[in-house]
Amino acid sequence: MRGFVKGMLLSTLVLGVALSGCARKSAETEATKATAVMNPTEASKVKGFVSFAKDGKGLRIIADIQGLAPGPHGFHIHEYGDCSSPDAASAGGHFNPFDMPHAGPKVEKHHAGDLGNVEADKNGRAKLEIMVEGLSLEGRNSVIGRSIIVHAQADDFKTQPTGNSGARVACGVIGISK
Ligand SMILES: [Cu+2]
Ligand SMILES: [Zn+2]
Repeated sequence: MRGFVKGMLLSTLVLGVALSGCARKSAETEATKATAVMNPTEASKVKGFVSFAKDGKGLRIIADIQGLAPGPHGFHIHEYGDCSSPDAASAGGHFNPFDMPHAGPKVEKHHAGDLGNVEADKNGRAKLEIMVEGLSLEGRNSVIGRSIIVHAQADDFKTQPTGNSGARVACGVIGISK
């Protein structure tokens, strides 16, 4: 009998430790950073790396992309985290959780995923660091599980709903990072 009570106590203790362990773990996994490795689409040599970090009311986004034609290139977060089709059409349209028109990121009404253009230098390398309000790592405007795409041409900030920035030359799925 004593052994049985002891066993009950022990299993209650083990369960308690296991539960508190779970609670601690979920707090730790609240994302504060995310990354995307951008891979070339069919017939493209463009590749890059993008990081996202929580910063005030939005996200700080840092990008480093290579293999572009010199000049501006449309840069957006797209709806689906699926870069699997050869032209990256599988990523869907611009991420637009609040049903806004396409525009540039500095205009009040724009798709949440409209990040503007990246500017490639004469060597085809584009570096960008921007603070974007209206994006998050949780909730309706979370970028986690979406994708980021750079295009062959400049975003004109007018043409609906794409900005007329042409083919998708690199795509990366956005995931939680350390
Ligand atoms: Cu795009
Ligand atoms: Zn857009």
